[in-house]
Amino acid sequence: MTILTETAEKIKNMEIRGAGRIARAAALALKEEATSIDTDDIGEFNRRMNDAYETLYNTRPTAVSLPNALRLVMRYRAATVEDARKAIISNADNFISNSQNAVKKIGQIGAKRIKDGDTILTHCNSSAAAAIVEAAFKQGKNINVIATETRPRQQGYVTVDIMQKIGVPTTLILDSAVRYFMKDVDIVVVGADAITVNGSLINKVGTSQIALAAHEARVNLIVAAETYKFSPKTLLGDLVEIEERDPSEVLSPEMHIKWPGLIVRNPAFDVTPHQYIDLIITELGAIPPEMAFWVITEKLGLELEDSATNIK
Ligand code: RUB
Repeated sequence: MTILTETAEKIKNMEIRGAGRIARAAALALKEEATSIDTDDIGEFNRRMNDAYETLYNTRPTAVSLPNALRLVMRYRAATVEDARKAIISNADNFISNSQNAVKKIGQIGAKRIKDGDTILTHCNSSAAAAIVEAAFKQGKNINVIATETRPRQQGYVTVDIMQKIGVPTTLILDSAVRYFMKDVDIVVVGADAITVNGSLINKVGTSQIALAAHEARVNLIVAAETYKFSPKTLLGDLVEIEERDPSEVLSPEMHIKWPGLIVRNPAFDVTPHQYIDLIITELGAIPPEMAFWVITEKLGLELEDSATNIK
């Protein structure tokens, strides 16, 4: 197994998960592929890099960070294999370090929205959302976290693990207990798999119910999202595809066999309308969701051009 196929497999089976980590792993896999292709023929090199692009692209459909990262790394024009290799390696290194810096910057900006004494509710596991909590905690704010379990894959355990290591007091709750606890929550902080041109958020399924409960209780919800989480193709009218995963994640095959006619649905993400979002914290600053159009056209302009003329 090459690093490329191993990475693709790990993204598919969710050993590598979370939109930012998926993007960085994909960039690294393209870099490794570029390094290992053994040919002097630029045509063959380009074909094999395109195959690598396709393999990674087809792993999971929702997190737009994946195609955005792939496009950024694959943006090269070269007459020789040596130049192409160099360009891909440098694009991948830049993407990875920019992405890590973006998460840090989001932590610093977002921490200003967290007050001393706050209870923060988060859903699933987001490294960008966790960066905000960590930065606020390291500033000496006395805060605590409520983490949802996040059925069926329990990414809430990953959040709990991070919080326990940092030392933030944390309470684990069932996803269905969110409304019960909302009276204790000061702010909701979640990550993003994609943000559409109208500022709506695609994130782990259940986020939109949390947003409704927060809205009802007049609790602000903020989104932690690097700018490569914004979806250029939504500007062209496309919708973000919501991944539907295997029913066996929800109901074991042994149980399912008892009710052969039963339909089990397992969407991995849902859509939170922009009206329920107070702010999106990006590495460029804290912006209202209505500014998504600006991020896509001004900041991701070239990717849009690519998506209009070139690839997915
Ligand atoms: C993860 C998820 C996260 C976002 C943001 O879903 O919904 O909230 O990807 O994460 P899954 P990050 O576990 O199905 O990939 O801030 O780390 O990019």
